[in-house]
Amino acid sequence: MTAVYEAQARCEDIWETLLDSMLRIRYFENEVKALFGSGLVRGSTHLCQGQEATVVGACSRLRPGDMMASTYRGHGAVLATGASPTAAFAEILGRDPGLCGGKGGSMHFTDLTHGAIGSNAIVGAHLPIAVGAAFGAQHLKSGAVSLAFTGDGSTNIGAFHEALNLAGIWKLPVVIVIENNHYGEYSPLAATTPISALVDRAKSYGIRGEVVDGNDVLAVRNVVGEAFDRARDGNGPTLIEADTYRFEGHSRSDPGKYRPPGELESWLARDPIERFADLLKEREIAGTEIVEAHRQQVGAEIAAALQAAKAAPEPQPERLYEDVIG
Ligand SMILES: Cc1ncc(C[n+]2csc(CCOP(=O)(O)OP(=O)(O)O)c2C)c(N)n1
Ligand SMILES: [Mg+2]
Repeated sequence: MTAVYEAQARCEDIWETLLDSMLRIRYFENEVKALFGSGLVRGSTHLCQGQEATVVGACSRLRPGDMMASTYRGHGAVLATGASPTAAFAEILGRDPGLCGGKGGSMHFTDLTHGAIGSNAIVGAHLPIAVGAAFGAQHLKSGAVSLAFTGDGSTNIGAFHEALNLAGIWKLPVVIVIENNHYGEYSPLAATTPISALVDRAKSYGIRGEVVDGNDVLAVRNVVGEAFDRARDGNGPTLIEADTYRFEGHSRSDPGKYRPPGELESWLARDPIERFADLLKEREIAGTEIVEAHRQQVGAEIAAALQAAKAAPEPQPERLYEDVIG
């Protein structure tokens, strides 16, 4: 039995959490799309729809005290840590009870109570931060692990290489998950990157590399679980390449027309939520009706969260200088 199959066979205790978490992100971002479409929100937004299994599978391994850093495509990663959808909507709407007091917006979701140490708009900038967090954990012997998500495009950024080098030389408890969605903005990976297996970059820093189907929530949970165990046992970092796809364009203003015909459809057929629902049915863990009840319940939760966020007040002007260093 392969390690992945073993993990799949053992999902009875966790499937509801994984399913609800993926549904929560999907429905949350449906509303985010509508909010931006109606012109009520300033700035831009980067949806992770299609990539839910990667963030949910990986974050399911976080324990209290662990830390998670993400990119600007970070709604899913932060919600997957357990952050409140009401506070997340409030952040997007610039309201006082938002995750960052309404001052950060879609690209900067942060929730220290759940270990989400920051979403970053600068490509790769969070990787040295995640490595620093891992150094802190190692130095304090806290047993915590630092998890970072990063895009395929970020693997050409200097900060990515510096972060991996330090993680490798100091054997830090950090797990870096590349969300390989095959595009950096409007450029396909092959146009910007001379190798196709991004995981190969781990070798040059003496780091273990793993590849995983990023649309298979249990496979991700499994490979990240093993990486977390190694990190906690003092056996250093892991770089994981998760193969996935974003269903939407890069950001709000991108209709994604550069994608070859049929490509999106082939990935829609591998929708991580529907694949998991199929697996639950196949293994007789949960049938269509039970899964439908979860869809309804999470849908209602998201509708209520949005309503609460819309009713929340805007921040008072005196809060402008709070949380500002300098
Ligand atoms: C240092 C830096 N350079 C360029 C940009 C502009 N930019 C924003 S997103 C992006 C593409 C990054 O692609 P990838 O790392 O694959 O992440 P994805 O958006 O696909 O999740 C670029 C170039 C930026 N934000 N920061
Ligand atoms: Mg990308």
